[in-house]
Amino acid sequence: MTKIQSSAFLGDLLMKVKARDPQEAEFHQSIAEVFSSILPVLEVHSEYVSSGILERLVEPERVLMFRVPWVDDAGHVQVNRGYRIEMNSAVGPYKGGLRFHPSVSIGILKFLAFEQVFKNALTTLQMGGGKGGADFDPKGKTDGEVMRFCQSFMTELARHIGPNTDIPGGDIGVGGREIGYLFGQYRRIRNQFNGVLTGKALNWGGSLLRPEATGYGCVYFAREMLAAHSDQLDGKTCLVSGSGNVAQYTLEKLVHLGAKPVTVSDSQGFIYDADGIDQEKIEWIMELKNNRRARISQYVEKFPKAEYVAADPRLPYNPLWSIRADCAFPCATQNEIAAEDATQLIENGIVLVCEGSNMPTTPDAVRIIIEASVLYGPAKAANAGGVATSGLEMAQNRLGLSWARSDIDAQLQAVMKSIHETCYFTAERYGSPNNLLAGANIAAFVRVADAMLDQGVI
Ligand code: NDP
Ligand code: 2IT
Repeated sequence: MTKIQSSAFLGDLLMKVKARDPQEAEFHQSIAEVFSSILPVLEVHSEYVSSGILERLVEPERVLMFRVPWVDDAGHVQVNRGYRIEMNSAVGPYKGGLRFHPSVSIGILKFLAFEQVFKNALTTLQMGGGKGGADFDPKGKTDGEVMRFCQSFMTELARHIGPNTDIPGGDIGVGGREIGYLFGQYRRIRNQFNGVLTGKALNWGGSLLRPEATGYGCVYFAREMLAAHSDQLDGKTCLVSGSGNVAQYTLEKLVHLGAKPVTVSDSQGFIYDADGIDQEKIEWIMELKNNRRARISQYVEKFPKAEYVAADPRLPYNPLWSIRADCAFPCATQNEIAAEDATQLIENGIVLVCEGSNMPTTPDAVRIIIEASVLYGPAKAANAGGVATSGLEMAQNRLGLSWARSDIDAQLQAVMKSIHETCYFTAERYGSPNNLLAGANIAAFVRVADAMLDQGVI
């Protein structure tokens, strides 16, 4: 196929997807991003088009949607909506997180599941892609309410998942506490103790380093990006957004490697600590967010030299990204770096943007960053350390063993280095040197598409 034919084909397919489900904007965005990279592949592999690989990739294998009724502490019946998108199982059983957040919808989960298919392929482990969750807001809920919600959610989900079928893990709003309640209910209903969920606690089948893995992996990926240009993290000032699981361990590994993170945030505002966020301050953030389930504004109660800036939803940009720094690590949510933010980062001399959160950068912002030759680490590569370590947790569960922290850290570093090399050399081979986004999309697409070709029209 010529470039023009491939481009027309992909444009037409995206139009059809949009017409079929017009309200799924984030899903369309994630498809458009992958399609923008794979033209050079279709030019030489027309079999992907003639076998309907693209049409099949954008249609989930299965979409589950279910009622989640539960009783709050006041005795009122609440009803949420639960989902699991089983997107693609060509390279392994469905694998991907659960998100509990009021913004959860089919469109958000289809984007996350679509991303997950490619991310998991980059790890080279046997994991297909899925994602699930609910429009439940854990904020302000008691432990008892969260437990009853999780039990009701799992009562339905249990019939669809299994250690060789679909293995959910954590994401926004789903951490160790939620995985515990979900696992307990699964075990009770199915009368099986197995590796059906990842992110478990250590004394009942969890893996060392899984909580740290996404953040640590993201920083290891940034280290590889800089090393490819004879640069390093030591001494770099860094912007980090979010203050949850991914942000916390991104901060910690940055400090280990001699960098100086100066910001953290939550949905209500951000902290700017010009002196740098060191280990003692990270521990306070963990106490605030993980134990007290408090707001990040309380950072300044203990460290009053830092500044708290409340979020202003009327602004088309986020002032966190206008602080002068060398590197940026978005670790909160999707579309958190807009075009205005990207322009501001570049004016301030940013050298690297490395994505801890999924699809944090809008398409215009990605274009601006890449055109300015700023090093850009796309989420599906840069944050793959989390799911890769979930893959290691699954392997340990199958063997009935627990590996040492040092072994897992070595494997995590190796996987991030290998994903970086794959993206770097694939980009070069397909005519987009230094474009890790193109490299990630192409390498992941080829792995999944080849598996689908081998297995026939499924
Ligand atoms: P957490 O729930 O632990 O933390 C989420 C953080 O992001 C909180 O600080 C939260 O603030 C903030 N946030 C969430 N939604 C919004 C929003 N709409 N606007 C502004 N801030 C928001 O989640 P994780 O740290 O696990 O996840 C963060 C990102 O990383 C997500 O994009 C997730 O998909 C991605 N990711 C997670 C992995 C994992 O292993 N956990 C693996 C790979 C990617 P607040 O408390 O105010 O809501
Ligand atoms: O986006 C992600 O890769 C995750 N939320 C981790 C999923 C998992 O199953 O560990």
